[in-house]
Amino acid sequence: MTLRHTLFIPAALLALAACSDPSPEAPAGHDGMDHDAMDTAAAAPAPLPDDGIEPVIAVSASWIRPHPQGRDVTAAYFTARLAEGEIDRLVAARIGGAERVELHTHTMDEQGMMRMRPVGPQDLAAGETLDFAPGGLHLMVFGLAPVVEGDTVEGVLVFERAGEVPVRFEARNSAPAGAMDH
Ligand SMILES: [Cu+2]
Repeated sequence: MTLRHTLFIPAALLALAACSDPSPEAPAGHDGMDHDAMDTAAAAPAPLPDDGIEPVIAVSASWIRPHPQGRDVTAAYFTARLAEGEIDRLVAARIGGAERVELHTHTMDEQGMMRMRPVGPQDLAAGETLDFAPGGLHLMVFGLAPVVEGDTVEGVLVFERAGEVPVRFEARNSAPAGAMDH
């Protein structure tokens, strides 16, 4: 637990730097990001079948990390599950006031360094949860005016079948109780 947090924090700062600072001095992992995004778009999954059941999405533990000092990029998290229906798919997200929001994940490279990259749509099946949590999947939020602990921001998660699901993100420095512990 303690060890994981110790490892995670520098990786998160590095990742934020990689996302927001495309300077020549940026970590090597950044160069691949545009290509990764293009690959993801090219491999768009086939549309979900219409099983006749209207999906209902339940979102909990939605929070956004206060901006690191001097940055205009931060990460937001949530847990989603299908309250009704068989399958749906998260395709995009928006947050009020942000320039854009991307779906990202973290991967470990050969040197054991955490890197992040955009990912494509994320399927959500009945009985499963879609966990966007520190160290894994996350919403990368660009161009949002800095938030501080205690703020809330309104957003939407866009699902292929359920459509737009409103979500309120609470600005806090760690996951709320009930969130997946990574
Ligand atoms: Cu990211």
